[in-house]
Formats: sequence, structure tokens, C-alpha cells
Amino acid sequence: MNTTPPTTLTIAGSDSGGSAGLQADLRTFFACGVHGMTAVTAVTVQNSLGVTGVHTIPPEVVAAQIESVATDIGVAAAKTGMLATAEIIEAVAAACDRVGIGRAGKTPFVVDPVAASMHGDPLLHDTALDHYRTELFPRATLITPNLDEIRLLTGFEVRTRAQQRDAAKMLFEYGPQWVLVKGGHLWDDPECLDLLYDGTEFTEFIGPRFATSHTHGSGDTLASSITASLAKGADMVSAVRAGKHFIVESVRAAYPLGAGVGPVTPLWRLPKD
Ligand code: PXL
Repeated sequence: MNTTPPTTLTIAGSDSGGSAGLQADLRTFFACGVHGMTAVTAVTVQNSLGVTGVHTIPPEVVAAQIESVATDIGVAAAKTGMLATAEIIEAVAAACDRVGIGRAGKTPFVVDPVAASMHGDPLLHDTALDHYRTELFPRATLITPNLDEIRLLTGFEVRTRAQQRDAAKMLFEYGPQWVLVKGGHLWDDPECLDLLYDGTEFTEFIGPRFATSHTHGSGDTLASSITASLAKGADMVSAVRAGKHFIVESVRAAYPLGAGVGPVTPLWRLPKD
């Protein structure tokens, strides 16, 4: 009998173009050697040029997916991606509490506060931002906002590495155990600094900035690879270090797709033929 790999769950939306969302999460889980499961929150109509439609899943169906897999299969670590509405966020928070996902339970919980696609298409109702702050951040083991999401969540515009530290402190006040302030959107910085904070110590993860515009799904891929490491039992600093390596190589391997923006990819992990 083969042994069961660590089990991971993404609570996220579908990208029909296969670049971001749960498609990026599942292929990252696979490439990281863990079993991937999904609680689908929304179906986006999307290609490399942008999102032209969003159909949300009823909140009770999102919750039922989480409870179904958690009670039978078990979840070693979970993450969130696109959650779309305040009602879905409420249902996710309640379902996670019931099955022990999040700080109050045993299961590490990575919250990637997805608010918009990289084309600027909204993936979250405006009224739902407050629900991230009040419902999900206090339950999160780790939150992984980018600088645009930080501006929406705190009103604070990060323009320097020093301000990444200020933002991490502000976000920590919302109650997550760890904050990762991603510096990919600090466009003037010749490198990408991701800053991890636990309320006491900062740990810096610095990587190259690539010239490519094909970075669709990069946030999802980073959060998923961190989730996979946590599922394998890694401590947070090791998980983020592994995630940073994983996303750097996945951006290096990014390819063009359609007439617009292409995806980052874990294909570099596979044999060439
Ligand atoms: O990368 C964030 C993201 C998450 N989920 C879905 C998306 C995107 C970005 O396009 O489409 C479904």
C-alpha cells in the first residue's frame, strides 16, 4: 500500500484560463508532493486578457465542501484565495471553526486576502473587506497580502522597504499569528523583498525581480507552496523560505499565454521529457 501524502485544502475560485485561482493552487500542491482538495467559492469567466464574468457559489455549499473533506479525509493545512463576498467569508470562518482550521484549532490556515485580479478586475465585493479584517485575520496562522491589498485593507500606501515594516505592524494588530508583506509590487525596488513578522521579529526573504509581465497566479502559487510546507510539518520561517524559492523558480519559468498575461508555473519541477 502506498502511504497517503499530507493533505491540503484550498478555499478559492476557479480561473477558466488555468493561470490563477484554484488551478494554480492545485498544480502547486501537486508539484510540492501533497494531496490537494478544493472548496470552490466562485467560477470566473476568464482568459489571459481578464475576467468577464463571476458566478459565486452559495455560501452553504462552500461550507459543506470544507466540512465534507475535513471530516472524512482530514486537512493538514488550508489556504484561502478568492472568497468573493462577505457571506462566503462568514460561512468559511464558521466552517473552519467547526473543523479546527485556524488559530483556535490545530490546522494551519493561510489567508491570502485576494481582492482583485492582476488586470484590476474585482474579485471581492467592497463590503467584504471589513470581513477579512474581522472574521479571517484573527483566525489566520499567516496572512499574505500584496501592497495593493494592504492599501485597500489599511489605507496605507507602502512605497519603501521601511514602510513594509510599518504595514506588517499595522496588519499584525488585526490578529494573525504571522504576517507576510509581499514586496513584488514595489516596482522601483530592483529586488523583491517579502517580509515576515510575528509581532516581535522580522525575517527578510529577498529574491530577484524578473523583467517578465507573465506573473498571473504568483500570489496563489506562493501561498499554496507555503501551505504545502506547513502541511508537511515545517515551521513558519522554513515554510516561507521554501515558498520564496518555489515562487522565484515559478516566475523564472513563466510563459506567454493567449494575447494577454501568462502564468507563473511549477513546470520547472518536472523532468524535461
Ligand atoms: O491571483 C489571484 C486570483 C485568485 N483567484 C482567482 C483569480 C485570481 C486572479 O486573477 O482569477 C479565481
